[in-house]
Amino acid sequence: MNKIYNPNKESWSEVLKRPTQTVDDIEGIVNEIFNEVSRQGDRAISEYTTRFDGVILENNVVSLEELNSAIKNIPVNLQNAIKLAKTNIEKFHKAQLTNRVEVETINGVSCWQEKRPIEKVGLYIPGGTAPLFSTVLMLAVPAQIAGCKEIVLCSPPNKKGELAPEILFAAQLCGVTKIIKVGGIQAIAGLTFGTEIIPQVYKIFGPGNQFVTVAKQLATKFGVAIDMPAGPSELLVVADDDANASYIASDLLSQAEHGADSQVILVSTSKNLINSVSEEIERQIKELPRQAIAKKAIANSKLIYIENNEFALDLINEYGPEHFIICTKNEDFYINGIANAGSVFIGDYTPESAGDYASGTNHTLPTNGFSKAYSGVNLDSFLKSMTFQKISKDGLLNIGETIELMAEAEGLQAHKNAVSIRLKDIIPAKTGI
Ligand code: HSO
Ligand code: ZN
Repeated sequence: MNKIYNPNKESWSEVLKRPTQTVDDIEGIVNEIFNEVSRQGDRAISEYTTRFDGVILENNVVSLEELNSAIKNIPVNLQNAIKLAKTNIEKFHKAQLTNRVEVETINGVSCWQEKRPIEKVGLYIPGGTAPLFSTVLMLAVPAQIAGCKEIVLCSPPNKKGELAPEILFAAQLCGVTKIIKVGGIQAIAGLTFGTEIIPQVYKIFGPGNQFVTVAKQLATKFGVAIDMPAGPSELLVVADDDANASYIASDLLSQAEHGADSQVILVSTSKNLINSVSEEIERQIKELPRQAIAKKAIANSKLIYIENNEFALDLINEYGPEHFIICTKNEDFYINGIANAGSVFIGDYTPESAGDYASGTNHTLPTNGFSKAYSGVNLDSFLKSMTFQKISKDGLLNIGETIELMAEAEGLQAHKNAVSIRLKDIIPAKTGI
């Protein structure tokens, strides 16, 4: 059983420290691959694919035949599950569409704001032992609703040179325009510079290992936007005496099985509850196929006893979890008081897995404390706000002198002139001189 912490405020940051990662040698290889891909394009891409994925591909664009055979490989009940999840994600993200905002700030001066899609986006879907095809839905559904013209999906091929059929099925269902079998740093470099095969995009989305994360950060230096700096999964549960210890243990384990570096935290005002959850974790973990991973994550995790709700809330806001589950009698206290969290799950019947797959919210969320400043992926992530304005003669008469005075005070004569030259034309006409 893990130790129970009861930290005072001074030691919160120490207790809540995320498992650290070593990023020393990553930048060298990321720079090298970016250089090679920008110089040699697809030739470099296929060399790195052979080196890192152990496969020689004649063609790394997914063909229509591959798409068609993918569907045949997915049981119908799973196809239907994916479709239901997609419908819910679609409903929730469609509701995020906003109307244009239009204001006549002063008589004759009309200003409005409208959203336009980011025309070209790249979606990165990691491979590995369990390819998480649910992420395809989380990224491609809002991209399609936003109206992105090019939605390019990159994912690393397995040793047979294939992508998981579920990834292909989901991509096809959600209007992905091109699917390319390329992963890791070389995929991000390809999307950044563009090659003959990989389209250059304006924004790159999606999770990935440390290499992909550093590569996404480098992409920003070349003017490509990214969704957010992604890190290992996190879950913080706040629970009191009333909570169901087995449910909470199952939630903590659901995030722990993502990776050895996942972090799960239980904060409670009840020592009894903490003890019961801890026993439940021991019991449930034995049944898990991924128990080796979950055990490592649990070893890093913290059980925290806090005497009162106010302190508990302060600590949670200081940590800023990616996922936050509230299982307490006074749930409103936490709902109203939470300032920093990626996504919040409330009550006994809201497992975090619901948001991971099918309730409708997005599961691409800020980790590593970034919830203090970043939103999770949502419809706006695929849109830009643009402003427009149209000023009539009367409008220019109303604000012209203000602009002239301010421009002059900033020493910008040409700015002033752009107004004065017009006012000269308008004023005689107005006054009839
Ligand atoms: N919980 C992950 C997303 C995911 N879970 C995908 C299962 N599949 C994000 O932190
Ligand atoms: Zn998950």
